[in-house]
Amino acid sequence: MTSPNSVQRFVSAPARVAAPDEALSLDELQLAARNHGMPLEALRYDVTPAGLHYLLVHYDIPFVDAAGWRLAVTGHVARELTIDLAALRSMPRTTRRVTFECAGNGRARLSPRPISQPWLTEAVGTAEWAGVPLATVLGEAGVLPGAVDVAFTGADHGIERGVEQDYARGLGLSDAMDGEVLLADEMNGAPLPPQHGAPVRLVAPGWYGMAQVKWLQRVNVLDRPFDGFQNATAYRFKQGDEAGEPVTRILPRALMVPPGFPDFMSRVRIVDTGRHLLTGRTWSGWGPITGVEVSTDGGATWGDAALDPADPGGRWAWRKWSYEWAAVTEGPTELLCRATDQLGQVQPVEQPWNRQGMANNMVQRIPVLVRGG
Ligand SMILES: Nc1nc2c(c(=O)[nH]1)N[C@H]1C(S)=C(S)[C@@H](COP(=O)(O)O)O[C@H]1N2
Ligand SMILES: [Mo]
Repeated sequence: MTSPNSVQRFVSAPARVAAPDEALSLDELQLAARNHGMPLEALRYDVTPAGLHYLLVHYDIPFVDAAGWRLAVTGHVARELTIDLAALRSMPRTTRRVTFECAGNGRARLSPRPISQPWLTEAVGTAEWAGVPLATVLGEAGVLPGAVDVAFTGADHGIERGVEQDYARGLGLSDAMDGEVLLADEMNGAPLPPQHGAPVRLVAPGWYGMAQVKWLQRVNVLDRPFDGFQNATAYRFKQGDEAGEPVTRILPRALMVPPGFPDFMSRVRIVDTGRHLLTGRTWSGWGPITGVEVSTDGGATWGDAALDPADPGGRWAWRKWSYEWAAVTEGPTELLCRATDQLGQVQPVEQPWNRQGMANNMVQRIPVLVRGG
């Protein structure tokens, strides 16, 4: 698996784009086997059971001892703080139901394919995260005038495109202070599992996954923009070698629970003629979804789905939708769904290509074989 070629690759700089007909490599398979998606049938749960939630880890899952864990709050503050788990748990707590999505979701469907974690459409999940608002802790530290960004560093360490680093992400001060961002120590009513950031992670509702820093060690207030690798290089929309624009909030998406039952290898769905209630979930990090449309004829015609009332769990969680389908014509077809959010952003039918494969919210297509009853 570690061919001379792949050793060469980690000392060379930019992310590679696959040749037009290049197959998935063992390196990509290795990433896909470590970082799992949420099986789409789990779109049925309002809150994703922890083991079904998607998982993404750039390096190794660090072994962090909760008893010895400390959070350092440092930098451009009046009082630097060191907080242990008991101190964090003694502060006023909040629970938020939040849908997460990896910014690389949809990458493997791009053509040509940017080489990285090869997600299809399953890098998503919704959990109930509980903890302390970040604003409370920053308030205690006393952010000084002139602060610009807040940097969050995890306990995991690795090398990425030649750059050795602790995983770290920066967030603008106003986002960090908006009261929505949590220092979370619980997922779905239980302590965080190791793979989801135990003992404490950041939860930044509405943002793509890269902002949700796990195994949090340090919160550092900066009087200048954060220029770490994950902000300045990795999570950016680029066509070539330019700096590009930063990837921020989650673009609108709808996903459908695949109906009927699957063929083992192709996962083509087998559906009988007759009436079917198609259901799914929809979300956007930019505000409420205003509509979901469904096509049952490969995108030729579209109809409006019914949206369930907004989730009582909150504005950051996905919303359920449903659509009555009368399957009449026997033979192969494709089911599609697409969301529009309050900003009027609509999921594209054509791929929004960029060379790092970020935020591909192109509509989902489910191949179906309709058979006579
Ligand atoms: N410390 C640390 N935090 C991290 C990551 C990481 O590799 N290290 N991966 C990020 C990315 S890219 C995503 S998509 C989310 C995934 O969160 P989850 O695995 O809990 O679903 O975690 C983010 N937080
Ligand atoms: Mo991600």
